[in-house]
Amino acid sequence: MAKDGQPCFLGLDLSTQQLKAVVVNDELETLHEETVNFDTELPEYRTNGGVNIQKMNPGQATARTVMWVKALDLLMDKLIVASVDFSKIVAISGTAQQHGSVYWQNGAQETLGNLDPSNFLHAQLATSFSIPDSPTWMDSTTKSECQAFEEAVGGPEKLAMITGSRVYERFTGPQIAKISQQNPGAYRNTERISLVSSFLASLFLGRIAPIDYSDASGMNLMDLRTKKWHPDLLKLCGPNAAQKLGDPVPSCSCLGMISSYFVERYGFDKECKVVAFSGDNPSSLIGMGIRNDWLGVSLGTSDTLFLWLTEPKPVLNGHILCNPLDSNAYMAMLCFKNGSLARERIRNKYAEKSWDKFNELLESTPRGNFGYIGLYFDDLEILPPALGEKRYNKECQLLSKFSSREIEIRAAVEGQFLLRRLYSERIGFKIGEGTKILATGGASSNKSLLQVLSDTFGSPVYTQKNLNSAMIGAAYQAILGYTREKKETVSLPEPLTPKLVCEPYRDSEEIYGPMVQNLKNIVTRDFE
Ligand code: 5FX
Repeated sequence: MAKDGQPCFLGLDLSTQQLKAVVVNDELETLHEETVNFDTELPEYRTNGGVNIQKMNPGQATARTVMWVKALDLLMDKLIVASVDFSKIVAISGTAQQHGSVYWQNGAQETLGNLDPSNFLHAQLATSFSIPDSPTWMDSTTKSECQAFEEAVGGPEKLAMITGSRVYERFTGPQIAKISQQNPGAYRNTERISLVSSFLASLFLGRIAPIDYSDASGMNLMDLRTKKWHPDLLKLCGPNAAQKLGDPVPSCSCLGMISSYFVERYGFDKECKVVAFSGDNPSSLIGMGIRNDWLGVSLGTSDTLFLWLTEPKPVLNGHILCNPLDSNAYMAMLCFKNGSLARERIRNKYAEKSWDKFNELLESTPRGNFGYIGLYFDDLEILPPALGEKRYNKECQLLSKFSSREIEIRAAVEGQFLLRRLYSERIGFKIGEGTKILATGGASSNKSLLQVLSDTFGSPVYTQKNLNSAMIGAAYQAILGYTREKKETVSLPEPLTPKLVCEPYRDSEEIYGPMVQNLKNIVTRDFE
């Protein structure tokens, strides 16, 4: 329970499969947590994993917008049952799946501003959407629009330079373009277009909320540097797209006070602030505690890296977004498809299906592995676009096999981590004194793997309890926005406390510096 007089903050997370809420105190300690699962608690919308996939068109993955509204009604009821005292909440923020979009019908703004507090939101907003099914981030039905986006600015590299990413079918710009072309009537009847994050913020604000810079950079529409919609890309979205989208605003900025609907229905204080909502990846960066000099490495089925960048150098197939904590900085996401499954296959083949044996063999070989590098792409890799097994010696010559299973194992692990380092540096991350790595995901419990990660990056590796970093990030956004607005100089809480697990050996850079250089030559020569 919150102590008397202690302010509370509400963080929301509208992810693919559920809507969650967390109430925290000003030290970011969780006081309450509630969830509404779409498949099981809102079965009338017949979602599977939170989305509706069309049988005839499996690339189409949408969700009824009003289902998300109804989920909020249910969630609020659960918070009442949990005896949450809404009058103590001084600020709200949120996070949501990126790229998905919401189409508000003409007149929706008016409806939002005049909601009847004695009635549910979903009953009043049922007809407020010109496109009733929101495209989600899982949708991939915009092939022809994608082509137009790259052509409009002179190719994929140019688009990545401007917007932070080459074109993707799930990104919002091509999705809007598709709707305006295939459904011009509905597009015309669209008063405003929101991202899923700004849509949820709008419900609390009682008017259409602006899109924040970080989530806006997942649309293939915004110029990363000027933070304005790019005119040539905007044109592809259809008539009056600029008015429909509104101008993006700095992340974590205070948007205004909560609407009278929530004050009257739930007893919120009318001074409760709504702080810009953002996308789940930017909020995760905040929640994990990634700050300047930190690199987040999630070791899962695929390995994803979160980086804090001061100067972005977009690469094809990596994403650069505006940094949610600092409007002058950036963040990057790099995804490597061959993560845990590739490591497991190598374990099964060379280490009798045992992680203990795998670790024993890994530790029995010298760091640097005599210069041997192994690249095992079981699935078509993203960075670089490569498939199959490749083995190299220290002269970068291709070999058909290595002489022992120990060498195979170390070559596979070092190859993976050196590749992650190569692309981190390419996208603008500066590894150096002070760099720290935060490892998360299933494989982060394997200390032998983390030691190699530490050595290849020449940086200490930390881990933390596996929490919902996006939702904690959302609560942190609320605290940050509130503090900034009040111009208070209170010290912000640390999102999650990391624990040091390994440090690099002193000579690691002498060993791995030249190996990254070799790998760079190999990648340029063989895969690009
Ligand atoms: C990132 O580009 C993605 O598409 C996903 O991580 C979604 O944000 C998941 F919600």
